[in-house]
Amino acid sequence: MIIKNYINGSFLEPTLGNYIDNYNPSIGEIYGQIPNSTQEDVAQAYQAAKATFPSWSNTTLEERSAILSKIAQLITKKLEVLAEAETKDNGKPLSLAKTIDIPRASANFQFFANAITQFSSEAHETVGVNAMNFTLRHPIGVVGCISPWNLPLYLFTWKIAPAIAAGNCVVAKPSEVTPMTAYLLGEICNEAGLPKGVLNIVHGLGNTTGQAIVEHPNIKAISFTGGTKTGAHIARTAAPMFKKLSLELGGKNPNIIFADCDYELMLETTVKSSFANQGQICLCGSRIFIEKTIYEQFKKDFIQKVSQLKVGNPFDADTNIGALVSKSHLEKVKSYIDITEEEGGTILFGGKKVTVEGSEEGYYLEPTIIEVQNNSCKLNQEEIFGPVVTIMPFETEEEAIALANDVSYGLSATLWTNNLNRTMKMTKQIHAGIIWVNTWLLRDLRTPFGGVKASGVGREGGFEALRFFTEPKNVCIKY
Ligand code: TXE
Repeated sequence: MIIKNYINGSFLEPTLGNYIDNYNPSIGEIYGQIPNSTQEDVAQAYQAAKATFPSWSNTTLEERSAILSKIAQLITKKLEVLAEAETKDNGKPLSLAKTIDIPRASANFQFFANAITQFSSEAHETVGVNAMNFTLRHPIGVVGCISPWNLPLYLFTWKIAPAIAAGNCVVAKPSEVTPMTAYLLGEICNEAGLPKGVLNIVHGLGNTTGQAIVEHPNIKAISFTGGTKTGAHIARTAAPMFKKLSLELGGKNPNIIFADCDYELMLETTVKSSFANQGQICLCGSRIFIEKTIYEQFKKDFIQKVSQLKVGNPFDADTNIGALVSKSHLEKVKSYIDITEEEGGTILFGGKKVTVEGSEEGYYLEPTIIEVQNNSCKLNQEEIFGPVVTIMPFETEEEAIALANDVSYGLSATLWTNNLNRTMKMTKQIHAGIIWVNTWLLRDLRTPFGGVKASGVGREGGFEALRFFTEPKNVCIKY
C-alpha cells in the first residue's frame, strides 16, 4: 500500500517522488510506503492552510462544532478498519486499539466539538477611571502538529481537534513509523465535509519533513509530542522565531505503593500501568517503589500476575502484549535489559526476546521486572519506553517523595494509599504534571495534561488546549 500526502483535500504524491518503507512490526515485514516529504511539500501544505484560514476562522461555532462531531461519528463508524490499521502499523493488541485508541480518537473530536461552544474570554472593568477591558481570543493562523508512534491516531487527533476547533488551519505530521491511521483520517475529513485546506497532512521523516514544519517562518505555533531530545531540538529551532510551543515529552514515572492500599486493585492496575501498550506509553509507571513491610509479598504476587500475560501476535484475541513498534526500538529497550547486572540490578522475570510461532520475524519481548538497589542507576533514570519496570523498597513517606523526585522527568506519578493526610502531603510535594491516586490513566478530557522538568512545557487538554491554539488580545476602552 502506497500512501500519499493529504493537501488541500486531495491526496498528492510528494513533489520529489521519494518514498520510505513502512513496516508491520508483528511480522517484521515491509507492507507499504509513505512519502518522504520535503520542504516543498510542507510549503504546499502551508499555502493550502493559509488560503483557507480567512474563511475557516470565520465559520460560526455551530458550523465548526457540527463538522468536528461528524468526524467523531465517522471514526466510530469505521472503528474496525481503523483499529486493524493501527495494529498492523504499530504492533499493539487489536483489543487495545478497538477499546482505547480509536474510541479515544473519536472522543477527542467530540470533546472539542462541545468545548469550543463553551470557550469564553474575560472582561476587566478598571473601576474608578471609566475604562473597560475585554480579551479577544483569535485563532493563531496556520499551526503545526507533530505526533509520535505509540498512540498514533489518539495523539494525532488530541492536537488536531482543538487546533481546528479554535479556528486554525493545520499542517500536521504523524510519526513516519505509524502513518496509516492519519492517512485514513484524511478520507474521513473529506467525508465529514471539512473544508479543503483546514487540515493538511504531510508524511515523512522527523529531521526532514518535521524539521521543515518547525522551521517554516509562518507556521506560528508547534504542538509536539515525542522524545525529550527531539523536544529540545525543536525548542532550539523555534525559540529564535518566537513560536508558541507545547511540548509533551518523555516520562520516568514513579508508582508508589503503601501497605495500606487496596491491594488487589493495586496489583491488577500495576500490571496495566507497567505493561499496557508494551510499556510504550509516556504515562507508564516504570519505577515501582513499594513500602518495605509488603515488599516481599508484592514481589511474589507481581511476578505471578505478570507471568500470566501472553506475548503474541497482536491480532490474536488472547494476546496481552503485542510487538514493539520497530526493530530499532526493540534493540534500544533490550540494551537497557542487557546492562542490568553492571547497574547493580537483578532480573526477576522476563528479559528475553520472544519468538512467536507464525510471526518469527516480529519484534517481541517478554514483560520484564528488574529489582534495583538504588534510584541512581540508569534503569531508573533513563526512559526505556518498553515492557520493562524496576522495583525497589522504601520505608518512609519522606523517602518515597525523595525517590519520586530524584529524576530529570516530571510527567505523572501514581500513589497507592488510603491515608488522606499522606495523599494530600505527597500530591503537593511530588514534582509531576499529573498524579493519580488509587488509579492509573483515568482521564477526564477537561483536565490539564502535560509535565514539568524534562517532560515538557505547556499543557494540553480542555480549555488549556484552546488557550494554546488562540492568541489573547486585550482591548481597553476609555469612556
Ligand atoms: O521519537 P521522536 P522517537 C520517547 C521514547 C522513545 C524516544 C525516541 O523514549 O524511545 O522518545 O523515540 C518527529 N523536527 N518517546 O525517536 O523522534 C518524528 O518524525 C520535527 C516518548 O521515535 O521524538 C515523530 O513524528 N519533528 C513519546 C515525532 O517527532 C521531528 C512518544 C516523535 O518522534 C524531528 C514517542 C525534528 N527535528 C517517543 N525529529 C511520548 N512523550 O509519549 C523527529 N520528529
